[in-house]
Amino acid sequence: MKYILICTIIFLPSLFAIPIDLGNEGPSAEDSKLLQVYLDKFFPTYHKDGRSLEERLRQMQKFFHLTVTGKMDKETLTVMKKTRCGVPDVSEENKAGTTIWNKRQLTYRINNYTPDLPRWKVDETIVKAFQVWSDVTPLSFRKTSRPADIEIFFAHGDHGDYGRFDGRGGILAHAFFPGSGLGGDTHFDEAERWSEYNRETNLFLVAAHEFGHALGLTHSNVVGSLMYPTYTYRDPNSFRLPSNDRRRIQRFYGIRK
Ligand SMILES: [Ca+2]
Ligand SMILES: [Ca+2]
Ligand SMILES: [Zn+2]
Ligand SMILES: [Zn+2]
Repeated sequence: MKYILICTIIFLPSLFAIPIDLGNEGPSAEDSKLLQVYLDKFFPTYHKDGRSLEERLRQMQKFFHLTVTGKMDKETLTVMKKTRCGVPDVSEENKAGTTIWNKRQLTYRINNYTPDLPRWKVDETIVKAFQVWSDVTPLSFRKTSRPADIEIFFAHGDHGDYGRFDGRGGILAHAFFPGSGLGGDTHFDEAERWSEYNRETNLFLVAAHEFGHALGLTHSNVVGSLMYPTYTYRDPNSFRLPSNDRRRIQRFYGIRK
């Protein structure tokens, strides 16, 4: 709460100083607000002498390989409106270094189920999503009904961790980096329509991505990587972990022998 307050005070004046370029039509007030909210969420800065909104916009454009204009152009707006993961792309926490699990056998618990899919389908999908990572590392994942390293649930809106879900679209899910308590926990926005196929949001693809965070991976800006922040459908049946993600997770946990 304190953090949100600080951001509002610091960046409100700079909001109006930002040059916005959307052709002849000026930016709508809605788009300016979107930019502010987007950067605070995904490119947060904790310093009181924080960089200007324009600088942070440049950082965002650089991350997504857009033309770095410092202006809110159409290309930028298109990226900002994509459905995506709720974990920040570049933050002080990311830069501070990675935490990884100091054990190789992890437990998970599915605390509730989405009504969008049969229970057994959710169970099966979660197993498959963990396999993406256990196939290439010495990690193993065991389902339990007791308190677990990775607590999984589906939730609407506020659900007790400051990572409020935003209704249908926008943020699809988020997860916490390894650690005790919330560490490793993975939450899905129940406002999405979860699907087994290329309808609405594919649960397998989002779960596999979120478990990457639960294991310590930050976002990657390599287009096509699983840890890319925005959602793209690909066929789960022929899914293979992209080499970029494989190398990154093996740097943490080693190779499966
Ligand atoms: Ca946990
Ligand atoms: Ca959402
Ligand atoms: Zn993510
Ligand atoms: Zn959450």
